[in-house]
Amino acid sequence: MVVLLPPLYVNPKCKPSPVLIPVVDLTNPGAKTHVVKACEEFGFFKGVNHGVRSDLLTQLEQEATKFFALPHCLKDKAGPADPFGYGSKRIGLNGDVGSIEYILLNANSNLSSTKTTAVFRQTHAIFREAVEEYMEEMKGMSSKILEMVEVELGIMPKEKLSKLVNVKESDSCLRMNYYKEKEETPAKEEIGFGEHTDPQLISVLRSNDTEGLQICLKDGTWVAVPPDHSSFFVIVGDTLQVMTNGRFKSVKHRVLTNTKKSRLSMIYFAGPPLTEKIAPLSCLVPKQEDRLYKELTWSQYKSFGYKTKLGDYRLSFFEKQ
Ligand code: GA4
Repeated sequence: MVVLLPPLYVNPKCKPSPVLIPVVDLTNPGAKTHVVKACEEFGFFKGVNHGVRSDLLTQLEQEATKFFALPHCLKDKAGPADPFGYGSKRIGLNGDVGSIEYILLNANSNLSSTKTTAVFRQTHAIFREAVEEYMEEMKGMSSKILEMVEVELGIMPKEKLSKLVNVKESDSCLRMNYYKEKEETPAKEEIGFGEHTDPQLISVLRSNDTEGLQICLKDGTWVAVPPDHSSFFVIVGDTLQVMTNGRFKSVKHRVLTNTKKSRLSMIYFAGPPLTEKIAPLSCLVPKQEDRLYKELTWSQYKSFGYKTKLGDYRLSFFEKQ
């Protein structure tokens, strides 16, 4: 069943325009229809009844909060992010900055890169264990959502999408973002994380109860997403837009930091193996001439992504001339 959130307003100063963000009960037998509809309309939905243990969420949040509360000299030992490890302000390699601190971890490296090891060297083993368990949960949830898409769209072979995020070669990552509280409410909008689309298949986001996340609708309007620490927000990425030939929308989103409360979010980016060839699925688009995008490996798209700025329109790299 889709429960529609109460009307949201883009900005209290603007004329109110109610926007309804879909909420999908993941245990409902009809969930797959609602997932597909939401991915087509918004490229975004809120998933409830997800089955992830709430004590795991509490523990991870507590441990991450402890990490970000460490003195800068200790956190810096795990940085700068290259792209993995601890980062402060700088996002990516091309001059993007945000009002943010973060940890970026590769999901399939056994958390063994030098910077990653340094993240956990500053904390108790409990943090690493919670991260590992959380990543497994997120892998399961991404795979379950992609299975729903497969069934609803009649994708063949059956596990075409879900397998991509399930195999050990999947190139997924976990990001923990910390936006420090403001002493005063800023007079104007302050960007924590600038507008962008996610390059992967889907992203699963969870945050504490602090506002800030906004999504961009098809008509270009920005809408604030009310926080809900007991749910997960699912974001369609560029790769899924390409594979569905544009039927699903890779949604532009950003985070503003206009509150006096700190915000902590965790995003699992479910990506395919590096060697996977990404193109519109032939079962959805049988004729070559109907395909909007050419074929690239995930590795090619990812390398291209690292040469861009956060807000760039990366999907142009996939578009046919
Ligand atoms: C956006 C989504 C994820 O946060 C991320 C980001 C990555 C990074 O921070 O290293 C990128 C960005 C993201 C896309 C373009 C490049 C790479 C920063 C940047 C400017 C981890 C990802 O996979 O792509």
